[in-house]
Amino acid sequence: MSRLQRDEAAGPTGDGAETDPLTEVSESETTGDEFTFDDVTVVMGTYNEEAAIATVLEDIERVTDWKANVVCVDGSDDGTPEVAREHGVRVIEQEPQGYGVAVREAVLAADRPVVVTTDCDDTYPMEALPEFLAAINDGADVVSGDRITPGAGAMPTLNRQGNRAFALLASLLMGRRVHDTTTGMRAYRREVVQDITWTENTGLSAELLIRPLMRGYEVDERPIDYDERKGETKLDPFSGGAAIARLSVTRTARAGSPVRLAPTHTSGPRR
Ligand SMILES: Nc1nc2c(ncn2[C@@H]2O[C@H](COP(=O)(O)OP(=O)(O)OP(=O)(O)O)[C@@H](O)[C@H]2O)c(=O)[nH]1
Ligand SMILES: [Mg+2]
Repeated sequence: MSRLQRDEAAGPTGDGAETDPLTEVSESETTGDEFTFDDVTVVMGTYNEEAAIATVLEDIERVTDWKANVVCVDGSDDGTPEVAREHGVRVIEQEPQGYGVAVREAVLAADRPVVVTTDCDDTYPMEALPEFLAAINDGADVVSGDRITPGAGAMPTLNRQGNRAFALLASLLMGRRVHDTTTGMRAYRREVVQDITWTENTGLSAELLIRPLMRGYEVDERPIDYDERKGETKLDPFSGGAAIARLSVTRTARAGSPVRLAPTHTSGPRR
């Protein structure tokens, strides 16, 4: 989708945060060259992830050759932020208010043209970052890690079945097949995450997929491995599931999407 089409889909005034004129503009953004890891910010919410954070950050450093910068929005009362700072991470302190509040602040804080979200629990394969970046360079606006298609054997059965059901419901409503609506690992062109107003908390991961799809952005799902988490989960699958199901229905219904399964992109009104 062209920038012009996206601007038209967003309406004359847009509906999100304005781009900060002081935001870093990389050379590749201005010259049209391919993005490299120098153009990538990896962001995550961190809430008492002492058991996992060092591994996650070391994986990012190794895979991106220390080039990506990292932002953690942190609500921990353990040693998580100290480990982050030791790794040169930008830590934004925030009272714990849930996944979406933290991740929204994190994506809005990203100051490079490609924004990657992940969890800080060592479940997501940082080895997939080069493939995600290549897909952005190939024209995707959003690259979404699909845990479900390869099997997600490490995911608890209830979560796996729930995720399959959410993806099917969202697919039916949007008229575009998606396989994993709640994955935490995605790459975005920064304008996608910074031009849309995000409203969900527990449901933010689904909103970060559904809204760009409904606005006609190019979304590319890539199969990824998914590991057992280190440390304790922060999300309740029942309340989280209810939030995501509600979101799947309300977002797509408000966008006026026809119910069909053809694998096409749909552009709808803003929300
Ligand atoms: N700052 C902040 N981060 C949070 C909060 N809640 C969750 N997170 C972080 O958001 C990420 C996702 O939370 P998880 O507990 O992994 O949720 P999940 O992936 O649905 O559940 P698992 O299957 O257990 O991994 C993790 O990195 C958490 O540390 C919060 O209230 N504040
Ligand atoms: Mg997780």
